[in-house]
Amino acid sequence: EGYLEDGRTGMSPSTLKRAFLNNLFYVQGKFKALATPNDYYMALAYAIRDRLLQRWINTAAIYTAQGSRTVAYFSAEFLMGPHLGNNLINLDIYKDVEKGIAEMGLNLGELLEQEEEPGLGNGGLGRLAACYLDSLATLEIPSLGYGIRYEFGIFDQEIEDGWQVEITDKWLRFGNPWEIARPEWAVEVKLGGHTDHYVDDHGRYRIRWVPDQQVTGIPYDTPILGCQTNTANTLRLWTAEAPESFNFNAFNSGDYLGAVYEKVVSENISKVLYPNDDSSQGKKLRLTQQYFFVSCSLQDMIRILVGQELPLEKFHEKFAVQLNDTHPAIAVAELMRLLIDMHHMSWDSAWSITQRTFAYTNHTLLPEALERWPVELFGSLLPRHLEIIYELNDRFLDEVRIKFPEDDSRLSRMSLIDESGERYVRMAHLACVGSHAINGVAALHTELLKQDVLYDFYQMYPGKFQNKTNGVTPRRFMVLSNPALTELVTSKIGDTWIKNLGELQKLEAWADNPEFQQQWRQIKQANKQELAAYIQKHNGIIVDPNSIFDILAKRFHEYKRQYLDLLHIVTLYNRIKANPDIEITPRTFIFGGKAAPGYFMAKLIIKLINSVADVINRDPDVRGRLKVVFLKNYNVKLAQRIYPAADLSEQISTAGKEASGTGNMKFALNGALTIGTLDGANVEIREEVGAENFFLFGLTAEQVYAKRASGYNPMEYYNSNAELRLALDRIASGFFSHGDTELFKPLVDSLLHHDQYFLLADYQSYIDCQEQVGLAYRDQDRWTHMSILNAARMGKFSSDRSIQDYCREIWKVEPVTITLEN
Ligand code: 26Q
Repeated sequence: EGYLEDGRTGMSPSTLKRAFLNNLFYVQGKFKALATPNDYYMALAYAIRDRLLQRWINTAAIYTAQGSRTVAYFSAEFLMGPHLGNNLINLDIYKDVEKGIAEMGLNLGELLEQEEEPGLGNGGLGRLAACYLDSLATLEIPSLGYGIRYEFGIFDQEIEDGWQVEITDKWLRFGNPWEIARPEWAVEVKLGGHTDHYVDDHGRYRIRWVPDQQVTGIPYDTPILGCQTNTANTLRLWTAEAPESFNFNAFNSGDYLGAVYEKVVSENISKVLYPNDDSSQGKKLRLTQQYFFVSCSLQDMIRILVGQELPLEKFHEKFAVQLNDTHPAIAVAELMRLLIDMHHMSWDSAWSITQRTFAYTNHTLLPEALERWPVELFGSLLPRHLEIIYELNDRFLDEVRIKFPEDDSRLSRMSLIDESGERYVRMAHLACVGSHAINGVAALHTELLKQDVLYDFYQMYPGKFQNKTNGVTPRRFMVLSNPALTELVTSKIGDTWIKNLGELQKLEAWADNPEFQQQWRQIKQANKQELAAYIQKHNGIIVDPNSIFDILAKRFHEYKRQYLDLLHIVTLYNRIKANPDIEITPRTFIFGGKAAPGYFMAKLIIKLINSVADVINRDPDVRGRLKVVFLKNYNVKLAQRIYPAADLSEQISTAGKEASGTGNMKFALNGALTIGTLDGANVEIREEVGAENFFLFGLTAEQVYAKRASGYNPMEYYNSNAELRLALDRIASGFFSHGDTELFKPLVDSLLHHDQYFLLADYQSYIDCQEQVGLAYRDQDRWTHMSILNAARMGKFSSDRSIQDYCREIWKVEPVTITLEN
């Protein structure tokens, strides 16, 4: 009573309200009559940021004082999604703020919509990094995320005449209230030039890198709050700037424009995220990005170490570095260079520290996606690192020779340098040799790595291989995105499941309770209605919330087989056209996802989806039974609307191709049933939910290999399956393209003559399985039972479980409790 809480830290509704209005006035310079929704968003964001800062500063102070062992998660991508809502959840003030905002006549949901999401990633790998930061903070593990502050994140996708069009993502346009620049911790990064080998004043042999370019890395820090803890860790992203002095000569010699040009070139390094999620085009700028953020980060870690008065010999004791795929694998050579050239350590000591520091996560089974750089390009940017890699290779191949004498083909297979044609540096080999642990991201993926992609390395270092099945954060993908379901669950089992997802299992007791079933269904229905409203607003299509919401949302890739889903749609359409009275469970097919701008086939599949949608949605014969919707610009924000509204989750990649998948987990957590192949984490999801609660179809990975080996002929399937033939012929005939028979020819031909991903081989199995889905949906009690069990059995797929496994089995780090005293 009468006591005034601190306006920047107080959590009571009245204090929050006061802080919000203060910010509107003093930060945005507005009063209510002139304020835009964005002004309101900013005013609230700054009020919440103030409340984070106290935790953030305390966390940093305690870590510094204790010299805590720290995880450094190195990733070229962090697909964070909007911060405000997540911070409200993790601070546990969402409801209070929603109420306070409403009392001022505003709507929190509308303010949250204002935030431009930081889309600094392509898809699964970048989102995984973001989920892991959330879990690390929630589990109170000292950790830093290190990456690149791209000025332009993943492009915004527009659809014009059915085609994908890319628009630059100007996410920083209205400022970013969640970051703080730390120019005082800027570091210098060298590029290009050559090396000098010389003898120093004390007669010691030394190597000096004489670069022809230098850039400055400026760190920008974003707090990462744990859920219901005081821990606030840091995401540190680097921006490239031209150094103040490097071009002094150019200025002195009067080449002003040349000097400014150099500045522009430097700043290009952190300009844009590469929008392809494979390593197909080996562009020098991409390698520069990778080296830039890795060098900045390692130098930053050395600064922290030295600041805590620890010797460099303790680098691996202070830090555990996780390499998120090979994108940061140059860190192996860079740490060697820093320790040897800059800090004069011996090769053997440096190598021992390096190997004990790094661990490597692989995210792909596609051999063509393994990163490699032409030796010439590599040497022109990183001459010293190429020397180090050659030296490492000599020593490594000696080891291989000792373990496997007289085996030259093994030596050339394992070499860090691919010498089969044009010479390449193999980044996965560098990562394997330089790390003490190597992991896959799902059980099947890890097994296939050991048997196939990294077979030689498994034989060489069996003890390095581990599995760490991916996970997702239930905070963003349930508590924030599905508040109604969260409330229902909490009303039955309490709220501790939010930090201990295994407790969802207690819901099994309610799976057949009629009242609970009805509530469960009502929530799904309401979520579907919300998505239906979104679809009507953005696509102008009216969809029926009583139909099955059958959803495929992920990046476009041939191996993910969006096209197989289309063949099912066209098959149903053909059945209705041939037999107008046929009974079909009504379905709404919803697609979302971006294609890499240079991926012709993926873009053509998007065009085909939109073309099929145009025909089907207009055809009175199928009215009330089939609708097809392509939701443009699938991103974290949209994903949060999609998962809660899904009945059926499409996880239909060719077995043996999807490393894990994480969307599969987010759908099931929100009560969707899965139709899927035995691929990636689908295998483990099915194990957890039970075979009877999972719609399985298709060849196994083993069967796919066998079929490929014995000569797969897709044409046989076409010739012997009338419905399949009709579906493909319908596409080829121009029926969906105003009579144009050329437009989709590349898609039809690729199936008939190559079918690299076995769509035709899996077609009938998929169609039959979808028939079962339709039947199951007609029995709503049975469907709801299965839906509840799917959610109840997702405990394993919390990123908290994944991170606990990484902590115990790879990083050997312990939690540090943060108190808010002082
Ligand atoms: C590499 C070099 C040059 C340009 C781009 C790239 C690049 C960028 C992004 C290569 C790959 C990616 C992204 C890969 C990715 O998202 N992989 C997915 O990772 C998920 C998390 O482990 C898995 O669940 C998915 O199965 C896997 O496809």
